[in-house]
Amino acid sequence: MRRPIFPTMLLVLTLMLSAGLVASAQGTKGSGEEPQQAGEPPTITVDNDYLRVSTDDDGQFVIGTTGGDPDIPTDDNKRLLYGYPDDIWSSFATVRVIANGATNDYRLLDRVPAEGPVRQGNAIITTWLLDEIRVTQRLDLAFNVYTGREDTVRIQYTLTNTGDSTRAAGVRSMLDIAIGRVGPVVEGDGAPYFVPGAGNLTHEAEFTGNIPAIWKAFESLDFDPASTKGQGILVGPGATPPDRLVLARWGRFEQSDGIRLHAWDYSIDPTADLTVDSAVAMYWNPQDLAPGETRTMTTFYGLAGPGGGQAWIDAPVALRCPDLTFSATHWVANTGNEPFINGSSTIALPEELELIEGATTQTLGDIVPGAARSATWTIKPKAGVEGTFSYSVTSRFDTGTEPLTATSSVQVPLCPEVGTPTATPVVTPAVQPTPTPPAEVPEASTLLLLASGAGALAGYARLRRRSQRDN
Ligand SMILES: [Ca+2]
Ligand SMILES: [Ca+2]
Ligand SMILES: [Ca+2]
Repeated sequence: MRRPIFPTMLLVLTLMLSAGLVASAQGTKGSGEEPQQAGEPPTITVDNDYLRVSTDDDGQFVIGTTGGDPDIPTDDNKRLLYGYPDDIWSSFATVRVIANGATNDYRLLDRVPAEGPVRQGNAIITTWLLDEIRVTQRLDLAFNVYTGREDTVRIQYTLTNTGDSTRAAGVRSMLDIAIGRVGPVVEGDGAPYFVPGAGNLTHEAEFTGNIPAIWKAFESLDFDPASTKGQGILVGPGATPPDRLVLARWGRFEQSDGIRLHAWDYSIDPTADLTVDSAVAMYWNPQDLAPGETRTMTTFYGLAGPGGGQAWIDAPVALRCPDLTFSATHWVANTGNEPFINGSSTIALPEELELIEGATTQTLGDIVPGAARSATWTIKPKAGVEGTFSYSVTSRFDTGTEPLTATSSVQVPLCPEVGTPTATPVVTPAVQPTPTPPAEVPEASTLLLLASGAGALAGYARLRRRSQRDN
């Protein structure tokens, strides 16, 4: 039977059109908003029993759960970032380069990588070359001291000055937080935040100088301990505390402003509501880099440890040598209808643990319904101790609630250097990616791909996107 050529061409055309339709259906939020950027599918994925991180073909990424917390059946296959698992576009990083008196902000979503993304072992590595600064983004699944499992994503940027004059460079990592179920209805896109010392936050806020150890977000509006919980780790082993932490509106159509509309600078509005669509940005301000000099910044985002309900402790459960000093935050959330009046929290430590910072009893004050307050202590195991130790915090109020007690336990390893100062942060060596062919697909080979089904969609979508970007 002779095969007419026309239906084949029609099929190719249909494939091209549906690729275009898929691209414009993705990349939108809210009603009536123009897509800022086509949503892209994952091209490289790294996962384990708990989490998955995926990049698209130009290094943007999404994070979500696979099995999540093994003790929580309801946190499987949930988003931790908007777009998980297959619509990658709304979180992005910006690199600021200051050279010869000129400041340039490069949104990485606009830049074609010089190399990658490429999977190297269990890491996904993407490299850009911007104004003689080589930028390497490395994503992998890392051990989480707050859960004792490999369920946090290490997000690392390494900047190297490849030029022959000093220039300054820094990074802003902006994560579009969305905690909740994967599906057509996006839940948790306006997740409220918990920040030790600041309470639960539903309005824009920023932290400079005194950077909290963690920030976290609950899927559940009443902080259900069995819900999905996202947690960023800013201070601790392997982390580079940012110069500034910003909790902001993401910048949806219904929101009058938002951080994604600003490549770098963003002034918060403390009256602006986060609960429609929120994002977190970590700023590592530009620092001078001499020719050949390298600077690495690392942060973590993944699952939170146990906790939620009316009272809980956020603290590491498994310490890693040599950083044995840790901070523990006790939360009290008022999920009832009556205010909690004049509260205080008292920590009780076993003899193997000692208080480094914070009075044994701290003032909580009043907690109105819907609010949460916290007290934080810095704790260190005594020299030479090893094992798992439990401790508790009890909060008492004049009225509103009976005493609330939360417990936690921490596993302490025996470190060879016990007794010597351990303040030096752990530096994770930068991994040099192996050279890979350029990511661009030449037009001729793309046309060949077009004749062959699935590859056609990917090739066409990439070309379409690149041409949009160049306009
Ligand atoms: Ca992209
Ligand atoms: Ca689970
Ligand atoms: Ca969001």
